[in-house]
Amino acid sequence: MTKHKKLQSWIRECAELCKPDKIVWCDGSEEEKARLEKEAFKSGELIQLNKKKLPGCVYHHTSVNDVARTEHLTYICAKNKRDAGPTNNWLAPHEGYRRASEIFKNSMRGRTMYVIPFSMGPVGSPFSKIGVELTDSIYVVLNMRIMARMGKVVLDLLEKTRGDFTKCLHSKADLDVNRRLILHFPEDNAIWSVGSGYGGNVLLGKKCLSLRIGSYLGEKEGWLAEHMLIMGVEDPSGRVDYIAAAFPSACGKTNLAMLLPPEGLKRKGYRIWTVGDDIAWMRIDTDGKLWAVNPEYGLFGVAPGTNSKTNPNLIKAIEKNTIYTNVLLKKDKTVWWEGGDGVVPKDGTNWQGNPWRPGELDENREPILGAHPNSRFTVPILNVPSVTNRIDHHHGVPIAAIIFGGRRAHLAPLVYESFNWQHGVFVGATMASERTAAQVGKQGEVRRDPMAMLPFCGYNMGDYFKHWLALGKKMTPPPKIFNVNWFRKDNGDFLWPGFGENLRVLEWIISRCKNEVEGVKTPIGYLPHENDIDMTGLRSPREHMRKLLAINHKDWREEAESIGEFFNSFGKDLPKEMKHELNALEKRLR
Ligand code: OXD
Ligand code: MN
Repeated sequence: MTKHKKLQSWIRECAELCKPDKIVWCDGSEEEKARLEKEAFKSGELIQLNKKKLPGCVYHHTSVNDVARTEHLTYICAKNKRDAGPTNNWLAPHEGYRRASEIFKNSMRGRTMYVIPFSMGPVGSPFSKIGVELTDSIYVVLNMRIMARMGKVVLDLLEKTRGDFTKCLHSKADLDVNRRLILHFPEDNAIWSVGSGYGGNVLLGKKCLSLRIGSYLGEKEGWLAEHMLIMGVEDPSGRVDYIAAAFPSACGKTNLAMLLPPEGLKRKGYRIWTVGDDIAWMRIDTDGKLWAVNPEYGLFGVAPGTNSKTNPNLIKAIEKNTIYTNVLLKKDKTVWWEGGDGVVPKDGTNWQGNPWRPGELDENREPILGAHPNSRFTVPILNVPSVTNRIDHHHGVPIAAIIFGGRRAHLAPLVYESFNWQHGVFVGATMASERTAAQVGKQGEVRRDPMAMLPFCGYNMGDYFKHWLALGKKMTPPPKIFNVNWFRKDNGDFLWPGFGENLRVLEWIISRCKNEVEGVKTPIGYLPHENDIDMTGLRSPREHMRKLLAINHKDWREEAESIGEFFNSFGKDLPKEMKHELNALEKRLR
């Protein structure tokens, strides 16, 4: 048990509700890992992968109806509906507890309740937050071992400081989508997740604590919890500039965070240092600058499309000590996914657990996939060859530039810089991605995703914009804010090669931060001169750069109109500065 009174009584309460057969405290030791794996191999929850080819790696299937975050079942349970805001599902806290209690009740009969003390951020750092997750899933324990610092060190700290912690309760219950709820109680510092076994719903340190509860705490305590990668760009003199960047899902955050400099720029001797690929916690330090830590300790990355070309660093990282979920399992107990390395296997077991051969079609004559499009690997960040040596720094890293990005086939240029912090907040608040042909819905339709936080902001998004604006006034100076678009098209073809070549754009961004290069003033912000992006070694026609940087005033006027409609959805909660920025944009476009 524990000396921490509050922890003790909360665990007792949860055990009375869920009725586990036994309670096991996780200490984070190697012995514990081996014991849990052995048990999971025996029950079939995990499959041991080829020890020679994938040492320390294991395989897991989630149930077929449980393969992604369920945003429609995710709620912010604040006392006042207004505090959840127009972008979140809301339930009154008593109603949330009532509905979930019915599902949690007796859900752990015949099961073990594991107690996982964990720290988001380096243990003991003033940046960090402690959580305790109670779960009936060994898969969750093994994932949390990778994704967060956990175990005895965290419990010792919690007991020593008698500090507060986020109460995170999870049960798979019966994995029934009709009895699944992901509930956040920001005012109680609590998360209740029931009926799912999928990572984003059940690794409660990640989206639930580090973003939804984190953003709420950030507003109260004066810091930011963001859906951002953090990377360092080291120039040949050894200077490292750190960048934080927000992109909606499926826009290549993980690849950007660990890119390898492209051939054409190799001569310059750049190196990239990976700090994080998904979440940034940022604070103003005593120097008046913005500093960031990655609260996580691992990556929960999407497998399909990951290969030695798109992300060579990641391919090296996942060769060992990795948990693979919902990918194709090959006969030799290795794994494969669509868009992965190597030849397409002749057969295997697909993500649904069925025998699979390439080319087979389903009843709609669609190809049956080997790996689910959202299949994942969980890998320690220390496995990544480009990991920064500052990963455990209590302070994190100083942020020189913030980047927002979306997928826009037409409108947005390759890169532009906002005029100032307030304008930059407007650029982030109006971020959007277009639907591709692969998605259901009208092609080209725009989904607004402010700061890529639409599914993750744990409070009223109008207040969130206000918080960003207020922090900008406290920094001396605030980081510059940029927007990038790797996805602009011409006649259906991408104009920009993307991946490692994106370093060329980062180079311009950093030179703007150092005031080394002039920008071209346009109605939407500062753009590079056509020759200011180093294109050495790229065989891209010059007219491509012209098209990548073109601004079509008519399209932008339509964009301003659509932003106006989006802003209306916030009613009086929209800060007046956002409306001013929209009016100013409209004026500049006239
Ligand atoms: C996401 C993720 O869904 O990082 O954004 O898993
Ligand atoms: Mn994410």
